[in-house]
Amino acid sequence: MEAQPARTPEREDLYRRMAPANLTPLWEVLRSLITPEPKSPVQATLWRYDEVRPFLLEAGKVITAKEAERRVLILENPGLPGQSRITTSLYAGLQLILPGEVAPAHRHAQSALRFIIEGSKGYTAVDGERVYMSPGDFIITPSWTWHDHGHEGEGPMVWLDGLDIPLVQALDASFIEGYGHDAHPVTRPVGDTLARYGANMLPVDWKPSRPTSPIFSYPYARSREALEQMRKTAEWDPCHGLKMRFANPATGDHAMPTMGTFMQLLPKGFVTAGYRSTDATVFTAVEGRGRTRIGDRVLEWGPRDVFVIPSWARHIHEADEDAVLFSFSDRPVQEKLGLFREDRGNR
Ligand code: 1HN
Repeated sequence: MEAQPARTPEREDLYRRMAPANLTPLWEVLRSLITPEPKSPVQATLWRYDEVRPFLLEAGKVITAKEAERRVLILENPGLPGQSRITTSLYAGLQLILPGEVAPAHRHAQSALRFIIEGSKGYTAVDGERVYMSPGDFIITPSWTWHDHGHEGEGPMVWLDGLDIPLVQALDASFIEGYGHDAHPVTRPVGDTLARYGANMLPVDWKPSRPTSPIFSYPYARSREALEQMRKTAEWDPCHGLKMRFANPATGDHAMPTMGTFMQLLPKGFVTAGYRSTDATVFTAVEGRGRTRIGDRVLEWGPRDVFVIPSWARHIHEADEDAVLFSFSDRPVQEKLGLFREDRGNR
């Protein structure tokens, strides 16, 4: 690569005269546009649930879910201030709903995932089918499906929202529409979709009509049981422990087209080998304590904490106890575009 060209008076004069014609020289910006490897402004950051929760409950006192539309505290990456992003391509937030509240029905082009952090007897409804939420459940709201949330239990109900907002923003493809009523009418009984598409069978003549998994709830009890069963063979991946991805049973692809979702088990005492990949990844611990080392940064995590690892940042995980981590990233997009890279080298 040639060195950055100098700015001479003659060149500066040319740049100034071409600017009104909406022209600008590539050679002044090429080295920052195309870098030899990913150079992300994203910072490795951890949000301790103990620190976030009081703010969330305070938000519950100053605004209702209905007035807010969605009562969410955005997990904003300190490297991307004011941008409502946790990574360059993804949005994340912690959403609170209180007993008796509703978050009104709407639909948008952006896809959403929910990962349940705290509470029970809250539900989310997708196109009129309710699914009750419990900690560790992974729930999908596909692009352009009606969704509303409610809470029939006691105590706060909190979940982690992941949305592909910045991706959709980059494509200028955003749409949102209100339903006009708090809740979409109930269209199917509770459990219908999981029975229909989530029992290792599919309706005989059914063909997928969208790229998102037909299953919109992946209950923790099932994912956890699968990990527990598999640990018996002790086939640990040096970089990941035992790591699974959530799948669309109709295609075998990722459960969502824009966000990859993963669940991994790190047994007590496990220290992973160094790993980096081009998909910046958001993690939350479901069970167990440990830490993640990224360069000279150490993120100490426990249950319900959320942390983010930037693109191409080599890291290791250390589990002090049996630990279960849920994570999500834009990996499906990168894979489809032929951009996904990983480096399993140690250091
Ligand atoms: C949204 O619809 C939800 O449905 C959560 O719970 C977060 C952030 C931005 C735009 C729409 C939800 C959101 C959102």
